[in-house]
Amino acid sequence: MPVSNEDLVAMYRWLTLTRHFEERVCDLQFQRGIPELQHASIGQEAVGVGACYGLRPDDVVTPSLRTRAAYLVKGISPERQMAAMYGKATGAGRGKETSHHMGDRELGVVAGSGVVGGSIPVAVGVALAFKLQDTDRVSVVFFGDGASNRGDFHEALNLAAVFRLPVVCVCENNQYAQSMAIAQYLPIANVADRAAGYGMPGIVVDGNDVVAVHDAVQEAVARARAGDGPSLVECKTYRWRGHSERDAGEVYRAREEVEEWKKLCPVEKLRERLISSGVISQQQVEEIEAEVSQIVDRAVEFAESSPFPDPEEALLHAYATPVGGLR
Ligand SMILES: Cc1ncc(C[n+]2csc(CCOP(=O)(O)OP(=O)(O)O)c2C)c(N)n1
Ligand SMILES: [Mg+2]
Repeated sequence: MPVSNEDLVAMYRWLTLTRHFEERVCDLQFQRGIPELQHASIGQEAVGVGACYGLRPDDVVTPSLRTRAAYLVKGISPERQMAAMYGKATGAGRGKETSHHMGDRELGVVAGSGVVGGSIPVAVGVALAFKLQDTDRVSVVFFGDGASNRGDFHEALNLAAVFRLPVVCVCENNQYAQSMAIAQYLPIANVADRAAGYGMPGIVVDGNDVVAVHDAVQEAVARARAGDGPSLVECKTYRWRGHSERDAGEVYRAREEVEEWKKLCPVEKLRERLISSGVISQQQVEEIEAEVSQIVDRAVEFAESSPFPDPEEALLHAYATPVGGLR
C-alpha cells in the first residue's frame, strides 16, 4: 500500500526527532559526563524509521547498536532512553545496561547483544516462537555490515530459511565495521547477495531514502506474515560520525568521503520531497524542529534529575529465579 501524506509527515517527524536526540547526546557526551559512550546513528536514521514505521505493535524488533530510530518508533520514550544513557534508575533497563542494549517486553523490543551479530539468532528464535505459537507476528532484526561476516548471521539465516520463519533481517550497511572499510572484508558487491545462499530474497535499497526502506521492509513483512519465510533487506547508508565519540581523527577514511555522503542526508531528502510536493510548508518544518527540540530538552532534564539505582537493586532482573525457587 502506498504511503499517505500523513505517513510521510509522521516519518519526517521521527527522522527529525532521531537526529536531534543523537546530536544532543554528541554535544553533551563530554560536557555533561554522560557515562554511556555514544555510537551515533547520525546519517543512518532512515533505516530504523522506514523499517519500523508501519509495523504492528505486537511485532518484535531487535535493534543494533546504532538503531536509535527503531527504539523511538517502537515507543521507548526519549526520556527513558536518555536516562539509560545517564545510567539512571528511570532508564529502560534501570541503569543496568547501555541504551543500545535496552529492551522492553511490552513494547516488543528485544535487548540487543554487545556481541556483534549475537542478536541475529535471538531474533530468529523469536520468529521460531511466533511460528510455533501459530501467530502471524513478525520479528525484525537490525545488524551492521560487519555483523554479516559473523557465524551467527550465517547460522541464523540458514535456520530461518529452512524453517520458513517470519523474520526480516535488516542490514544497516554504513560502509564500515569500526575502522575497517567494507571493501576490505566483503568480497562481493552486496551483503544482500548472501541471501541467495539461503534461498531467501535479498533486496538492496537506498538506506537514506526512508520511503524506499519502508516499502522494501513492508513487502518483506507481508511475506513473513503470510508464511512465506524470511528476507534480507540491505540498506546502503553511511555514518557521519566516528564509530563512537572516542573515535578521534577517523584516520581510516577521507574527509571528502564523509562530505559526499552528507549531501545525501536522509532528513533533507524527505524534507525536500515534502516541501516541493506541497505536503508541508517551511513553517511546519520549523514547528516540527521546535517540537522535537523541546522533547529532547525534556529528556535531558528528566535524565539529569533522575536518581541512580539503589545498590540493593543490583541483582534485580540480573538472574531468573530458578524453577522451584531459591535454595
Ligand atoms: C564479536 C565482537 N567483535 C568485536 C566487537 C567490537 N565492535 C563493536 S561494534 C563493532 C563494529 C561492527 O560493525 P558493523 O556490524 O558494521 O556495525 P556498525 O558499528 O557499523 O553499525 C565492533 C568491531 C564486538 N562488540 N563483538
Ligand atoms: Mg557498519
